Amino acid sequence: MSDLDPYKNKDGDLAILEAKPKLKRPPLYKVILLNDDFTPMDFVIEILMDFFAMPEEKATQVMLQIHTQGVGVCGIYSKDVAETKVYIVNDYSREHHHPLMCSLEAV
Ligand code: TYC
Repeated sequence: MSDLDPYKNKDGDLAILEAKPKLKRPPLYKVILLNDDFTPMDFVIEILMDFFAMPEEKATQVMLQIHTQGVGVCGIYSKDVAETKVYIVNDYSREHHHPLMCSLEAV
């Protein structure tokens, strides 16, 4: 046994170094909807109910908030889930010929 043995303390006992925890929480992303002058209000409410699991009252509140303030948060998710939601919503809006824009923003 040598004095330099990194696993032994000065008495020759086994020394245990506490390791720093290496896990970090994954970053989160807001999925947001932007206002525009053309997408019908009912279509936005349908999006919020069908893709963001909001009850009709909450979806109506959020739609009106976007309509008056320009932007609103649909939900907060991990990167993969947020990117998928944005893709699906923009695809669905385009299919229905509405200019509704969905996007994501780091929390
Ligand atoms: N401003 C739209 C209208 O008056 C409604 C609307 C609300 C559009 C929210 C987009 O994200 C949006 N028909």
